[in-house]
Amino acid sequence: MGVLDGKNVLIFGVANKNSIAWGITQALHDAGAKIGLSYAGGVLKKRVMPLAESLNIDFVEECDVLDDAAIDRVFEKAKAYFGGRLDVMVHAVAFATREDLEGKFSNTSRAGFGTAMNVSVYSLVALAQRARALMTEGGTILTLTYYGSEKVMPHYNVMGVAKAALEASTRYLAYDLGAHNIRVNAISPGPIKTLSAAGIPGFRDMLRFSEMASPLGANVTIEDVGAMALWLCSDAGKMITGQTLYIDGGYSIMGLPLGALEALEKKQDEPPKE
Ligand code: NAD
Ligand code: IMJ
Repeated sequence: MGVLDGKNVLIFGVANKNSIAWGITQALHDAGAKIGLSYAGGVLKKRVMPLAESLNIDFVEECDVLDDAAIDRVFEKAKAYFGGRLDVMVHAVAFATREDLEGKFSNTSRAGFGTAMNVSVYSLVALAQRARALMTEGGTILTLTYYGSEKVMPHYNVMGVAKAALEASTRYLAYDLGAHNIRVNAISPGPIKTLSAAGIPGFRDMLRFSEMASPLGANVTIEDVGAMALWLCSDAGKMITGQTLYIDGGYSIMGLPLGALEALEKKQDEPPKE
């Protein structure tokens, strides 16, 4: 018996086996949920199809979240696949142009700002509108955010601004959808090496720093995020809505993370590795 037996779940944002959305897919699948996946399209198909097959998921639909007609098509198909009722929708989608993540925030163009907000924030609203219509017995909507919404992170730039808007959207959606018994929450993991982290200048150092500066002394995994998503979808989360919940080894509580310096000094005392 799984805690999500008989529940229907639609997940946006699986790109490959390292995706946070894939960690969530596995956790909810293992808990007994029936899963549908939607991915951005193009070259990702050959990565996502084998993953879906490995869990016997036969709903895998391409959808660019900038395209309202494509979103409508996915939800129409999901309605048929799930027999008219959806219980959980996961939004794990973000995009800003590489140029905007490499340069300075102060140089962000109007177009770049719009793209980041449209793909990473408005998409949650667009998907929530369609999900609401299918969540006839209440439900849970989850999105993914990052601490760069609150504090300045090098290179996160316009994505930090978009995540602040995403967290505010989570609260406003939670307010509106509460009457339908639909809960809306944002999970905020510490850094994880996914496709969205690939090629970010200095990402390896960011991972090392986060590990050393966190009270728990370790980085989070997509399995950790999956487990957290599961309890938020289960009855354990039934009175939680509108929140941004951190899963970061405690990194975000630190004001002066001296542990990172101490760990660095200890490393420097060690004999160099061959
Ligand atoms: P990922 O690259 O695996 O996932 C991002 C997904 O967004 C991809 O599947 C991509 O195809 C999709 N996407 C981008 N543009 C799209 C569009 N127009 N239409 C449809 N899909 C589109 O990386 P991830 O790290 O798993 O990211 C998932 C979420 O987690 C993102 O919201 C990200 O901001 C957030 N997050 C990531 C980290 C991290 O360190 N990796 C930390 C905190 C939060
Ligand atoms: C991304 C950029 C800069 C610093 C970063 C990140 N840190 C972390 C991330 C410290 C943890 C990953 N993250 C939380 C994201 O939300 C990433 C979003 C993203 C990544 C890319 C890379 C490829 C591209 N566009 C992107 N758009 C959004 O072209």
